[in-house]
Amino acid sequence: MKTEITKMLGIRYPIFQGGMAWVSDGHLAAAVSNAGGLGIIGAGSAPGKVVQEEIKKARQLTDKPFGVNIMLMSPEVDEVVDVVCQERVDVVTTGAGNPGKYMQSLEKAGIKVFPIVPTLGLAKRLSRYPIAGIIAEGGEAGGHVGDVSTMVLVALLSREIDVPVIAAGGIADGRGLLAALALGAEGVQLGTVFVCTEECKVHDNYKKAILRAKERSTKVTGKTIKRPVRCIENQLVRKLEKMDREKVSPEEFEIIAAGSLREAVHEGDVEMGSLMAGQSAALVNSIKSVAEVVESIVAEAHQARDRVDNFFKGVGSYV
Ligand code: TUI
Repeated sequence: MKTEITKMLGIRYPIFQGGMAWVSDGHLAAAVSNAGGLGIIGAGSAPGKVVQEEIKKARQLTDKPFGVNIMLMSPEVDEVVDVVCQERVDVVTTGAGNPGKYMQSLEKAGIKVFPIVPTLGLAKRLSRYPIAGIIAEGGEAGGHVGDVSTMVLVALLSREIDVPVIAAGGIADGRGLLAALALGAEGVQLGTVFVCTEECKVHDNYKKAILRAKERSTKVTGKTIKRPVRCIENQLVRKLEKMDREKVSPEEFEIIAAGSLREAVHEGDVEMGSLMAGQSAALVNSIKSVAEVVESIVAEAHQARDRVDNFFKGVGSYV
C-alpha cells in the first residue's frame, strides 16, 4: 500500500493516529508507529516539559517515525513548539487554530508540518507556507470540530490543494480508508478507534461508552461560543446544550468544561466528564490491540477494493 504519504514519511501504511489531548501519549503513539502507521502524541494543554517526556518515552519504544499534535488554543503552545523543534520530531500536526506564526521555526527544525483544517479557506491560506500535507477533518470527527462533512471536504481539498491530503472524521475501518483514497486523499487519520485499543490508557468507562455509542450518540456543543466540540451525550453535554440555548458567556462555559476531559479520561466519570469521540464511535464495537486495528483496516480496505472492482467488471454483488 504505497501513497505519497508512505513514501514521504517512510511508513508502511498511510494511517495516522490522531494526536488526542490527554489520550495520545508516547506509549500509544509508539504502538501505532510500530504497527506501521504514524503515531502522534497529543500535546493538548500540557506544558512543554510533559510533552518532552512523552517524546522521549516514544523514542525508547520505537525507532519508527512519529509525530506530535500541537493544540493551538493551548496556553503552553510557545513552549511546546520550542520542545518539538529541539527534539526534531519527524512530524507535527496542528489543530484548533492557524499555525502560520510557528511555521518558520518548525521548518527550520526540519519538521514536516500537517495542519488540520476544517475548511478549504484555511487550507488555501496555509498553502503559502511550506507544509508537507494537510489534514482535512470533517465535522464527523470527535473533539473540536468544523461543520463541513468529510466527504465534501476531502473531495474539495484533494481537487484544490497541491499538497497530499489526509482524510479525517468518521473513519474507523478499511471501507473508510478506501473511500478516502477514492476521494483523492493519500491517507487517513483515525482517533476514536484508537481510543478503544489495549495500548490506550484511558479509563475503561470511556472505552465502554464508545463501544455502546450508536450513530446519533454524539452531540456538538459550544457553537454559540465558537468552540464547537463533539462528545458522546451525557449529563455534561445536556448541561452544555442548555447553556448554548441560553447563550451564556465563554467564561461560564469554560468553568463547566475545564478539566472535564481529564475527568473522563483519568477518572472514568462518564456523566460529568467530557467524552470526546467522533461519529465513527458507532463503527467501533470491540477492544483490540493497535496492531490488530491497523492490520484489520488494511485487510478490509483490500476486500472493499475487490468488491468495488467487481462493480467495474460487471460481476459480483453489484449485478
Ligand atoms: O484540534 C482538534 N480537535 C481537538 S483539540 C481538543 S482539546 C480541546 N479541549 C477542550 C476544548 C476545546 C479543545 C479536542 N479536540 N481537531 C483539529 C481541528 N482543528 N478541527 C478543527 C480545527 C480548526 C478550527 C479552526 C483548525 C483551524 C481553525 O482555524 C480558525 C482560524 O484561525 O482561522
